[in-house]
Amino acid sequence: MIKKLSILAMLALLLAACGTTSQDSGGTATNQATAVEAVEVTEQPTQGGDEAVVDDVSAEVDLDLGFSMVPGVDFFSDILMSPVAEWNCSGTASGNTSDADGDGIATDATYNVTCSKSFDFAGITAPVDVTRQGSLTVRDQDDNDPTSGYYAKGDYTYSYTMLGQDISFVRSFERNWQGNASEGYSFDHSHTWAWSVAGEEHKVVHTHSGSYMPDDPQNPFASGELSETGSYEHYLDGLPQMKVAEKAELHLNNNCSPTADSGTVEFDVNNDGTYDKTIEFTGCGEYQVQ
Ligand SMILES: [Ca+2]
Ligand SMILES: [Ca+2]
Repeated sequence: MIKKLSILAMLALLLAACGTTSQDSGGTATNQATAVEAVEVTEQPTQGGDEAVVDDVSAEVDLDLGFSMVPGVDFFSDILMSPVAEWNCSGTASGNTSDADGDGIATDATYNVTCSKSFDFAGITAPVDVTRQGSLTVRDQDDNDPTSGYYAKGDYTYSYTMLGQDISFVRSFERNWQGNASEGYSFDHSHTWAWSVAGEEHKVVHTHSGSYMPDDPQNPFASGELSETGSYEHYLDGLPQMKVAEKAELHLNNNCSPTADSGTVEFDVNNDGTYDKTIEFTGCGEYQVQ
């Protein structure tokens, strides 16, 4: 079965991968950031800026950017997008896990994280067991400011077996947030998924960078101005297949769904310098696709 997914749907998959976790982790003393806390903080959708907005939009409209996915991905996305509270995560820590400001970001620590869950599909009697395993390095840019930026680097392998097929994905990301809630933030992100199907190696890379200025420093991710540019790239056996450029100028608002009330997200589908598709917000959660 071949299902065509937009690259934004893929992005939704990325962000929903492990949004929240529970259970114990390495480091349990007061003022020590735990592995699970680190996973939670570095998976916060708001930290991804426009990604949460385009995820929501793509869920409502079939915003097809021409990116063809491969068999198995749709099954896998179903698993990852299931309620993440069902994941059972644990981890061990090394380095300096002290967390003086209590924001969940250690001074400078590396965690080995293992998460698992069982997933039921209709028509399949045995539950599907899924694991998420890998390492996460985090560094607080200022361990005396709970609103400071952070650096994070993660490498995870998601794997499952279903109907006799073993499928795994490798996900890598690097995030660098600088600044704080009163001065505003600048950020650089790269996010890569790689997988192998039918002897072909696929890789999707999303990079973007920009700035975010909170409306209220006391509640920095409730609303604010986002400005960013980036691109999505698909590689097959190491060779570039397509590239979509994107840019966004948005006023994010978490009271809205999708989480913006003005501004635009634009896509250059052919990467030829002309932006072909535009999502324009006309009000709280209200938008038009052009
Ligand atoms: Ca901290
Ligand atoms: Ca901090």
